[in-house]
Amino acid sequence: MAAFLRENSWPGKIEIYDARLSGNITKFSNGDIVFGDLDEVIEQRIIDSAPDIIAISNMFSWQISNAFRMAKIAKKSCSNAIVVIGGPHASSFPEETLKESGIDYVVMGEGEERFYEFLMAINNKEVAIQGVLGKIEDKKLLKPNKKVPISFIKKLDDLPLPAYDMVDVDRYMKLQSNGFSPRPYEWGKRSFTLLTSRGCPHQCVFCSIQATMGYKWRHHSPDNVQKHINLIVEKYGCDFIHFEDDNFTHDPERYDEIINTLIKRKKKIRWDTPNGIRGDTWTLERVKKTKESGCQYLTVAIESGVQNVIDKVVKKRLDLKQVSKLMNYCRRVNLRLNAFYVIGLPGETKEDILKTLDYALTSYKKYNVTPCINLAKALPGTELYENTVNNHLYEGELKFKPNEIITNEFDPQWIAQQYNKFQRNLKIIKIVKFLFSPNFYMLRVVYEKFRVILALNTNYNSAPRKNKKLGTA
Ligand code: B12
Ligand code: SF4
Repeated sequence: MAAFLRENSWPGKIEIYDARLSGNITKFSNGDIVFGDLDEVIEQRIIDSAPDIIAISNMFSWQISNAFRMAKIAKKSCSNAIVVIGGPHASSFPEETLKESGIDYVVMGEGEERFYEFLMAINNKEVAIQGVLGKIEDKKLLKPNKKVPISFIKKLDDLPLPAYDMVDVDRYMKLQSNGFSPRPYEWGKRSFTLLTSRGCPHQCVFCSIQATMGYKWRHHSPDNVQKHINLIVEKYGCDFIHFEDDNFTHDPERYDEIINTLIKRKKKIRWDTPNGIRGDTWTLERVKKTKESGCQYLTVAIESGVQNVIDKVVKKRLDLKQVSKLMNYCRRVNLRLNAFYVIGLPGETKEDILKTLDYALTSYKKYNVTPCINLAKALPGTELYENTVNNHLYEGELKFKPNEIITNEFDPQWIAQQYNKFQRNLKIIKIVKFLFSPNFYMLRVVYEKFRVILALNTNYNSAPRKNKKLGTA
């Protein structure tokens, strides 16, 4: 968004503040832990900047209460400033979000063009903007809009590359090397996240991507991706890329082109797909090239070991036979493969869940496909959320956390038991595998885990709890 404002000669001054960047960890006497700056520091930072507009980004619904707290702090520190919020949660619940004190406007969906239009509208005192919901009725200024269908950026290549120069890249790298990274097991020394496309035409019941990125898959051209990679490699020393697209392989030919440019690089860049890829569209040749281009591992989103659950419960439109082929190809090419599964969805029977866990363990034993089991989470903007709320499939308050769903078949306690049993069995198989064929990869995973635990335990400040419970930031 900052890059977009700058490229379009927005006349204001932009400052980016990431309250986590200090890396301070404060453990309060009541057990709460805060990573990053404490409220007092944030407040002072805002006062020092004296902004006219404060734009808050919130990525995860389960952390939305922290974003609301930030909005209150923002208003308190700078009462004349206009406070705007965006991100996946606000995009799914714009009207509810707007009711929170401290928030003046909600920007739904992608923010680059819309935030620019919004700022220009404020300058020019224009009327309503599609996708912006406002509380302030300042005469002719933006009208409070009802929930409007929002548009998405048509050509991603029209966006400028991110404004890396406006953040302290080295500081992020330093935190990463101390074990604080969004992807805990970093294989590179300077890892960057890249999205080469946005959106996904599939409609898996639990996935909330359409709220911010839409059903239409939009992409950067391979040339643009190469330009982006050149920038982060040449200027910022990137040596590892996490491709975090929602659906990286949606257009296999475009994927091939990106891979080919990676193959041609003189100095190879290592990369992975930690956000998950689809299990179709793979050929042996494509997997070979993927490995050749520097890929360290793929993560495939299988979701269930039961085809009927994939078709009727998850609604993923994925054929397990295609997934088996991918497993086979990866084994032949010796490319590591991880897999995402999800259990605890309404419509699953206990038997389905046990079959999925069994499928996950068997795939690990047979093909070395490392499983990652997710417990269903009813995220705003999803069919799963509607179903969970409309049929009241939970107890108390929904917190957008894993394993809150109750059906006639199972409850969170049963799911947790199966999950724990699965993890124990997995651990045993991992140890046996390691004893029979010790390898560097497994040692590295253990080392990385140890590093994260060590980092968390050596960096604590402690403080008496002053306010009421804050939760983590
Ligand atoms: C990378 C990523 C991660 C990384 C984040 C690393 C980091 N700190 O950067 C990690 C690995 C930590 C992660 C973890 C999880 N993630 Co994640 N993640 C993503 C992913 C793939 C990309 C994020 C991104 O960079 N997007 C690109 C930018 C351009 O998009 P954006 O952030 O949404 O911002 C745009 C708009 O939202 C808007 N906007 C945002 N803020 C603001 C503010 C203002 C003022 C304005 C005007 C506009 C605006 O404009 C931006 C530009 O267009 C997204 C999916 C996606 N495609 O976005 C999921 C996503 C954010 N993750 C999601 C989830 C569910 C999770 C997990 C809970 C998964 C799990 N099972 O554990 C965990 C939670 C971890 C935690 N710590 O709590 C969901 C969140 C949904 C929700 N409502 O909560 C998403 C949307 C994926 C999905 N398919 O539903 N994730
Ligand atoms: S889970 Fe993956 S395939 Fe399904 S809608 Fe989300 S991004 Fe698309």
